Amino acid sequence: MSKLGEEPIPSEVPEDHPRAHSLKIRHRITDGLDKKIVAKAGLIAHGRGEAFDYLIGEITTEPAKEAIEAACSALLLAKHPIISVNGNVAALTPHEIVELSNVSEAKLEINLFYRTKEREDALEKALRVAGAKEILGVGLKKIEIHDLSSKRRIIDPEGIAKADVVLVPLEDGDRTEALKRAGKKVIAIDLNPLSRTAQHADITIVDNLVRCIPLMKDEIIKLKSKSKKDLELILKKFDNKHNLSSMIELIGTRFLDLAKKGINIPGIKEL
Ligand code: PTJ
Repeated sequence: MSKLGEEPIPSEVPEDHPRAHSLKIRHRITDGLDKKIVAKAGLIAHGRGEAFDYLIGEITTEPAKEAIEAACSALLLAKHPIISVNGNVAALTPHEIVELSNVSEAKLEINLFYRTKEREDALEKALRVAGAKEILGVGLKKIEIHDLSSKRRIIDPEGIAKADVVLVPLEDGDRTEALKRAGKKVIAIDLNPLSRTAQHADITIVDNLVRCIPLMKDEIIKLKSKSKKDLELILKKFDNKHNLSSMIELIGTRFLDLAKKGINIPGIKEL
């Protein structure tokens, strides 16, 4: 038991607490901060994500499922797919991201906005513990994206530098735009459909990465039996602008319902 006044550790979140699941996930982030995996600003980013997750009802919506299918098709069609991992991703879904990397054959690259050697090592350790064999973006062999001033410009010559498709779960908008300028297809996972990342990516999955990464693994396994032509057709049919509009509309409709019927709607009644 933690002493009075101390932060409770995740196992001490009471199971009957109406927000137990959300609190446990939040503690993955605060534990990640203690282990130097998560940047301080990562706490704020997580809080923003939680707020948007409320708005969508804390479920993987139909438009998000369509985006997941398109994203997984793009990963399978890619010649050199890469999964970019930052602090929040490594803290929230270390095992799941390693599994996704294994099934999709997309390599993991550590790419940090607040890059320090200490954090680089902490993320590498977390991913190794989760079973990762190969991790790019660590050590000395790095190059830079020229038109990006943040430390996200530091990339691996064998990873993002070479990639044709990059999955960027939980991102800041600048790099998405820089990656696009460099001719790469960008898949974003972002709970905020209005963010610059969401708006600029080729495929945006508006979902919580905690739900989305395991679903992506299942989808990759399912799509692996499809032909190249089928995968190309899935991609061709997908329209990111339309998908984002559907998400924004879904939030609006949900709130109109809420205003009409009161707050007795799953996900909101627990507020
Ligand atoms: O680990 P570093 O150094 O690379 O730093 C990472 C942070 C998160 C600090 C950096 O990328 C950042 O500042 O991000 P932003 O600009 O705050 O954007 C984060 C976006 O992710 C916001 O639009 C949030 O809504 C969204 N988000 C937060 N948590 C989740 C999420 N999207 C999906 N799943 C989540 N769990």
